[in-house]
Amino acid sequence: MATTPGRSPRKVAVTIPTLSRAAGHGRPAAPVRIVHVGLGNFVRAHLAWYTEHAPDADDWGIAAFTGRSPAAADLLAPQGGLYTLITREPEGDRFEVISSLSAVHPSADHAAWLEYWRSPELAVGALTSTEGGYLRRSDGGLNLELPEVAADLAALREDPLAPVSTAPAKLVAGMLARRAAGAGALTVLPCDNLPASGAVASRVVDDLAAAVDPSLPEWIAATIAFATSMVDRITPGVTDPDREAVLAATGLVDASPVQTEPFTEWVVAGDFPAGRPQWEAAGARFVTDVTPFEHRKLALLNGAHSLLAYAGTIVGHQTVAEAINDPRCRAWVNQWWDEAVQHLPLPAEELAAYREALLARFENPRMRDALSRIAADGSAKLPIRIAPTIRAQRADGRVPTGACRVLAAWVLHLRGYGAPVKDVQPALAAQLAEGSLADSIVNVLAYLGDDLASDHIIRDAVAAGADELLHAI
Ligand code: CS2
Repeated sequence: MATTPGRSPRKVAVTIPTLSRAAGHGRPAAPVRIVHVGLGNFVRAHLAWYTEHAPDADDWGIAAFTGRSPAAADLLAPQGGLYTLITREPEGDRFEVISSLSAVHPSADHAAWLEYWRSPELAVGALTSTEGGYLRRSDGGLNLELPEVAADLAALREDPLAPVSTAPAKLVAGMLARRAAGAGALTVLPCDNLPASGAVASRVVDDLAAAVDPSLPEWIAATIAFATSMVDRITPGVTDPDREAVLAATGLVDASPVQTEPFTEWVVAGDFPAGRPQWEAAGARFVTDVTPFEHRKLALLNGAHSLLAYAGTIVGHQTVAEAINDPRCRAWVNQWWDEAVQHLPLPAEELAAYREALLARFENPRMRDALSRIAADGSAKLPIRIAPTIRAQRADGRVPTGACRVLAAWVLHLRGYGAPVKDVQPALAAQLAEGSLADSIVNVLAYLGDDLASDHIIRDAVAAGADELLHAI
């Protein structure tokens, strides 16, 4: 290149275009008729994907709000809510722009949240709040003693427009705004790994509503429907190589793509008095009772996930695929499944096929699903995933060795083995780990229920599981 003496060569800046609605990518933003709280990777691989694939997608936009951290909204807002979904097919990656998030907001944008709830067009209030986000006491009611719940209650009593931070309070605040606006019926749709999620959400909302304004529960009962749904799609976290793969395949910079597996399942029960997208045309199943599907998924998929997250990391694995390919871990998973299926009211062939399919999903070599992701929040997960099988086995007079091994692995995890401890209740997690190994076992069993703590067969089986795991390191 010819240069003028004494001057440096002119630099040509090459700008790589960014995925953005303003640049004409994706579909135009559809009118917001769904609000969602808990904007993370999962909802973008699931609810937003089903909405994208509904034939009436152009009529149904989602306004998505983050949980505490505004990071997801900060990344997606400049892109107009667009993002790339990478589906890790066995033969390679598939890249798809998802346009169904019409707006993204940080949690703090409470005025926008209330404004959507005032709109008669709003038909669905969905949430992905995680198991711990419903802030329940052990009897299922809202734990009004938790500081964040108490703060939200005081705020709403003082001013129904006041910002609040917890998911139940966001729903109650939205309902107060909707009632004041005379905007009418809609459906609350939880998309979390919880049995009877509609009833769970309804209970915590009602408890808070009654404490804020005794006339509100009656309005809620007459106006708001609570649907229950079983959601399933494994959605690992995203790292730089995933962002680079999007750039290489699409020629666009995407600050916040999502990766997921080809498999997806959504089973929903409930009424939608204000309408909903034609999700069934995208593969969702509408049924009268979600219970058998929930129990199957929570025990077989999520239960095995938790087992691998703790036992797998204790024996040195990082990902689900690595762990399930270790014959020891696979045998532990099979033993857990052999116990769990005895209490699932589904045909044996269906359960066998589900297990086969799960092994293939866990083995997917194209997904790097970190066991540390799954290890988080055990205090909210194990009571749902593992304890019901232990109780059912004991009621049948059996010793649930495989289920007790999961508890043993969690005890060791809490005591510093395997994946680092990250729990929604850090003080509880620390307290459960206190004392000798035998003390921790009793602490954990007491946390799950006095019936388990006082059962010496269970205590011995958990101790034997811990011993076995310590020898496997
Ligand atoms: C996992 C789930 O985080 C966990 O504990 O078991 O996120 C799991 O990947 C999903 O439920 C799959 O649908």
